[in-house]
Amino acid sequence: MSSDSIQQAIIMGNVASISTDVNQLLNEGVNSQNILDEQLLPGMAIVGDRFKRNEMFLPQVLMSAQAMQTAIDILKPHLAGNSEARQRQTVIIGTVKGDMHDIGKNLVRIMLIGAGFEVIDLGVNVPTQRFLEATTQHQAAVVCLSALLSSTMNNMKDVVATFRNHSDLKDTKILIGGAPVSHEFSQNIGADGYAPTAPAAVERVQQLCGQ
Ligand code: B12
Repeated sequence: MSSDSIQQAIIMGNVASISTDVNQLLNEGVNSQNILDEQLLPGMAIVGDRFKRNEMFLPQVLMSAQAMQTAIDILKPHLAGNSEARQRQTVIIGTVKGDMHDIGKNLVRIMLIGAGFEVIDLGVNVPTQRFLEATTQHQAAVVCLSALLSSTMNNMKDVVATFRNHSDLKDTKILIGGAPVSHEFSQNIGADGYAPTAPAAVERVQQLCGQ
């Protein structure tokens, strides 16, 4: 297998070959984090660039996303097993209303589980009220919001404002992320932080939990 064949499988949306290749690398002892960082994420970045330049279209991007998700599912137990930490604080995570992107959110979830957190994943297209209900129900320490569209990142503002206006939940720590989001945006909407990647998200959640 050539070193970039996994990257190619992401770009081509080749679900069958990506399963074989990822399993083969794991069997050879290649670190799961390296497979993610050096093959999967760069592959998806190329897909994003080609989509932007109209060199790839939605059905192809969907195939790439399926290949990415297949690879992540295979890596999941290995990524989650990387940490010795055993905190059991609860984190709520979801993609905000109107937004169906979940690959990055799923990576953040997997890495939080790996760091020992109890993670409640509300999925995609999550209405504001659902974040509040889940936070109360699970007595969550941190709420993580994901958005990939510049139109839906504004729904994060609504979620944060609704928490801040709630008598019991106003101090809930809220972390935001996703490609269009920034540190500045998190400050503007009154969130407690932003992280650009899944490993950085784990660090920020640990900080917000006082660890
Ligand atoms: C795959 C993809 C899709 C797939 C999604 C499949 C899925 N299950 O997620 C499909 C084909 C369904 C799709 C649909 C659409 N998409 Co799309 N999509 C992408 C693409 C190519 C890759 C996104 C991705 O998965 N990246 C890989 C992951 C690992 O990265 P990530 O999501 O950024 O996550 C990382 C960080 O951001 C961070 N992170 C993520 N979430 C969180 C949360 C927290 C709390 C923290 C701390 C960190 C964090 O950690 C992650 C890991 O390191 C991007 C291009 C891009 N460059 O982002 C376009 C992109 C996001 N899509 C775009 C568009 C326009 C659409 C559509 C509107 C297209 C259409 N015409 O219908 C629809 C919208 C559907 C909807 N309502 O949501 C635009 C958005 C433009 C904008 N700025 O608004 C982009 C940027 C493409 C482009 N350049 O034009 N898309």
